[in-house]
Amino acid sequence: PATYPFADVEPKWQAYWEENNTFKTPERDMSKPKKYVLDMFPYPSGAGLHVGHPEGYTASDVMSRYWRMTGHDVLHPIGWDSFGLPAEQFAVQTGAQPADTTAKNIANFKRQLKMLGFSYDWDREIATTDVNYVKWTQWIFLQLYKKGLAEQSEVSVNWCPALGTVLANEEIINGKSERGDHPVERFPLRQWILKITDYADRLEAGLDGLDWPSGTMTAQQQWIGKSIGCQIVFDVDGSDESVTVFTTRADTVMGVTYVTLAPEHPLVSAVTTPEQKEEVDKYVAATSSRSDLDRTSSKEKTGVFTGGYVTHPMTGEKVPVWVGDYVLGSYGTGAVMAVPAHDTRDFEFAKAFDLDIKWVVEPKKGELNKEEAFTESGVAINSGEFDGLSTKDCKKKVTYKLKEMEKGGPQITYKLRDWVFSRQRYWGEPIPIYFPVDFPEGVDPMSQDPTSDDCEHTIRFDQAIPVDEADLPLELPLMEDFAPGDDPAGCLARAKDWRYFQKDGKWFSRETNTMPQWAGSCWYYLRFLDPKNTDAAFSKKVDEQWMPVDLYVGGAEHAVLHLLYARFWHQVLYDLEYTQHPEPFQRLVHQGMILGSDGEKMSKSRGNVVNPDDIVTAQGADALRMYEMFMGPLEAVKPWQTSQVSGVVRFQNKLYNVVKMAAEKKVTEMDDETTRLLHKTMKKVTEDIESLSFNTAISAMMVLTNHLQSLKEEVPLEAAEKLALMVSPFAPHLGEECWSILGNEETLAYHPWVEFDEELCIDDTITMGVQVNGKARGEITIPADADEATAMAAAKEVDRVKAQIDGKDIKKIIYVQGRILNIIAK
Ligand code: ANZ
Repeated sequence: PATYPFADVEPKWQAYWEENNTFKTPERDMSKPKKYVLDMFPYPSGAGLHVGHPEGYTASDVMSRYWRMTGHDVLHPIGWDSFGLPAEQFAVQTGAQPADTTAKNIANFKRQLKMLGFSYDWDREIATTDVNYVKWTQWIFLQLYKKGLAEQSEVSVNWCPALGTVLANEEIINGKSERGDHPVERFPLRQWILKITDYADRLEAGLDGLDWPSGTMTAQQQWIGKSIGCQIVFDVDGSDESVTVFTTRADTVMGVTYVTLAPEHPLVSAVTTPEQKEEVDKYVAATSSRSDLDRTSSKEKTGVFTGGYVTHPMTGEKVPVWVGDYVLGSYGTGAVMAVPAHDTRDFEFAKAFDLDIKWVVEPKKGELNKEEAFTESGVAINSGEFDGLSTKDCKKKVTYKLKEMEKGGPQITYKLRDWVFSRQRYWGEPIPIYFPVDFPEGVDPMSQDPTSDDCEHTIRFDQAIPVDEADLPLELPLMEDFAPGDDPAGCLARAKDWRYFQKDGKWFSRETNTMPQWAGSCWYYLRFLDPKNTDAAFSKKVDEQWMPVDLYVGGAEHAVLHLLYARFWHQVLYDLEYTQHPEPFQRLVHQGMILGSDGEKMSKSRGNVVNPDDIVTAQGADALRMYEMFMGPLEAVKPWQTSQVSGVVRFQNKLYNVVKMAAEKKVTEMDDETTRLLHKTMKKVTEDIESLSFNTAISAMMVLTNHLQSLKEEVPLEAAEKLALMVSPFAPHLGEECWSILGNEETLAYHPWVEFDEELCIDDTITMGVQVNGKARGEITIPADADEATAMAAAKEVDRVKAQIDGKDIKKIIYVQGRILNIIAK
């Protein structure tokens, strides 16, 4: 048999597809169904593709090719997420310009993707760093700004000295930067924030109806953290002020024994008495540098008494006010009504400071254990008019009563925080905002030059001016030294000729912060619809034609960040009527991580990284594609085994030879067994592709191929044709080559997919094992619906079974149709 010459075949078909524009997106025909198949576009890192990339890309390519063959208009684009820290750090390390290294890395990634035969429409390639893309990213920022969703704020930021930038909460894990694991400090800084919290409710509600992995849905829900509860107002003793708290347990209001303010709560100084001032100030200063995570996770509760009191809205009693950093300034109202009997944190705090504990809920069954807080639901006690109510009813009654008294009412709170959107890095989109520059009284501004070091001036950050849309894109200045510094204004502050400019006899200063890498990936799937549009980010027509994304494939590490940010921008664009679809990504699939052959995550330091270039050179692109789809379920985490790639290579060789045989002998007859196996395989492969069960689809094709090979020279032509069509989404070069060997002149990319006959897929006979006393002793082939007597009659014909039961008493027969026949004989 011949060896399949992949090294000649693969480049040949790649050249064919390119010359013939085979995968150019069709003009959308609205009478046909469509599929928008999207990959999470890669960061073009210096390292090139690793074997994890082709896993998701092959999966989406299989679906794209399958859907083209099943009569869909398919949009399958690719591009580059080319701004961001990795690209910049790589440039700093190599002393090159990020624009140059990015271009080089993109070229390498592109070569690798082309080498793998993916059916992308390369005419739609975009990079987030292209000026024509930056222009529209900045344009969207201006729309957010005009809608009041982008604003400046002095926020307590996460400053990472090692990275020289501020990071979003989402980018911090266990108090360290997600990227690089560096320490992070907290201090207030002027930042741009995007008001994603305005969309908290919609982001939560919009998840309903999406076909996403449940783990990812849950992660987003938890991140948004919708909490349904009640606000309660406590008037401050001897003042007009009041402290409002947020609680999810309004039913415990009669158990409040103190109120705790977060150290950053605005009323701390107003409530604090002169005697307590020094101690409170000291405490507030000491806690200000602690991160939220630190404050909420540490078991030891710290705090101080303010000396002040509030009035309980129901009982009129005086309740002491404390400051404690287990209460977060940024959640709810930054204040809690403390119920130590029924909240663990309050209990620990009350024990630490010897505060009162009032029990107001008891379990429905059993007794109260007063050694710890009872935090579950139960029945109200010691609560006057509310006594005897279940927790659920009591919450409702208390909330209703507070509303009537105008001392509170129902309230929904979210954990989600606004998105800190500015970065102090070079390699990002400049934020298209500038500010007036003021000079000392009496100085003629035009005689001044703020770019010189000794020119005294003030930048009026309070008077932000958006760049005119007509002046976009605002491009980055070319800088020799763009490394981050210790100036939190960012490295662009050092590009003074870019930063300062004159207009109408006045000086202005540009915003020197850039956008985070997430910005570009928030809307790239929309630009793919209309990548060359110079008048708009994308037209309404293409949105109507192609959105939403029907299948989005990418890593689970983006479960919260990218997917939440992109949904947020999308919902804003929806509100502005640029898109008709409230949600961008209808179906989402995460490919499982591919581990090294040692079962560990692939990494340079472990030396277990597999380079796709090597596999393609040695065994071919189709072998790599098919192996990755054959390794196991797409979503599963699985170790790489280079030795197993050869199993796939053997399958390809067999298939190639079977097809050649069919093409030579042109056998038109097909026996019954082959017909049935062919139809069963077509059914299985079709159904498995539909459910993205690629590994089982491939094994079904292996079984069919083995059978055809066993027919020696009598391989039916029809079976070979169907096999070539079926294998083509997985191994497109092999598929095309076989198709052409079978005498076809055109690509099979748009050939109708195989059709199976249900009737021929029903098994009328089956083969099953026979056991005697639980041990396998042979096989019988019987009608699928055979009864016990028929099965037993067949079993008695099997020599090894006969030997075991002859001369013995049959005590029992366990028979399950089509599954088990176990004969118990003594
Ligand atoms: C009184 C109470 C009694 C509470 C009780 C719980 C149990 P989730 O579900 O996370 O929303 N809380 C409110 N604001 C807070 C803040 N800024 N920092 C820390 N804790 C805060 O939790 C809501 C509960 O967390 C609220 O209900 C409040 O404590 C606390 F038996 O109020 B509870």
